[in-house]
Amino acid sequence: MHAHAGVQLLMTGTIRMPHDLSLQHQPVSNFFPHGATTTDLAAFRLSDEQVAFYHEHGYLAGVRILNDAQIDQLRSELSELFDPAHDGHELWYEYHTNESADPGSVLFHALGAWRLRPGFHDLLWHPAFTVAASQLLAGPVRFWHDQLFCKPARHGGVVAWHQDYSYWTRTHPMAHLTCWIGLDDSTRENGCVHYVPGSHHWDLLPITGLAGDMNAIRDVLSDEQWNQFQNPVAVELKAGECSFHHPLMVHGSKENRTSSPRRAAVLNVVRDGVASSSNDPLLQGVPVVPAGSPLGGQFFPLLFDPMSGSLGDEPTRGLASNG
Ligand SMILES: O=C(O)CCC(=O)C(=O)O
Repeated sequence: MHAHAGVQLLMTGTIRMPHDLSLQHQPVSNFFPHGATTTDLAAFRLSDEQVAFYHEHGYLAGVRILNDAQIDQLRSELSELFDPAHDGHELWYEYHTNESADPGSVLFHALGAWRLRPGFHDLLWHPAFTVAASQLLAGPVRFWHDQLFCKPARHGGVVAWHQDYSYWTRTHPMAHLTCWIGLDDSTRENGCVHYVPGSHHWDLLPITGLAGDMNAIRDVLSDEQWNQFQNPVAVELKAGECSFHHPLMVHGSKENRTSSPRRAAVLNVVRDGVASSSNDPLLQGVPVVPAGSPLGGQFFPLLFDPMSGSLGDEPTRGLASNG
């Protein structure tokens, strides 16, 4: 572990806490507020209008999640992670970089940063995220996985139109939520996310791929869907703002045509009770959660229960099993 600001909180006397932060089911730093009272948490609640907007359109944009210090912390952790020689590389679920081999693919897409660095770990428990997520999911929030999507300056990589749940059918029922958090301002020019409002009412579409062909989805849309698809919304956000979207929302993003990077952290969560529907590992390197068993254990912590107001699981020990 490198000497991060805040990492001293991982040390107790001479005993070093585990290298894998997935063993910690509470914040390990003071980057984000924690220990908040119910009254404090109320400050993070979405308005009824925002919740209604999400249900009507399938997304909600422009919610501030990070302040400048938090953005700086995550940017600095991210810059280390770009170098494949970084400490903790073996902990990723997935790590894709694509310097030149395929100019049509995302340069950096990785799953599992929460296991590697304190800022990305503690972001999961940030009440600005968990309180809003519990409102949109209408229940307790359990972690599924995180993602980093980074487009370097003047990079041709796109994220082709897709619905997130098409990649998650190994979990059920569908009670999932995505939170996309900008670490830079995102604009039409640098490849901001676009949504097709109302597409969360569509059925699940077949997978047509994430990289390369932005228009691959055309082949699987009905004429009516194709018409609706003609009016996507470009979600331009300030750094530190987020957008939430429904697991069936059709979304994608174009290339970065600017001289600056477009970086984002994405949190994917489920309503507590969502179960595995697979006897294969749900994520690379994670022990099997038998089909029919709810997500839980080391890799799928409970983040927030609005009934108790508690932020996540109790301090955890020996969480190697999923149960
Ligand atoms: O960051 C992007 O461009 C795409 C993000 C995305 O597909 C997602 O958050 O589900």
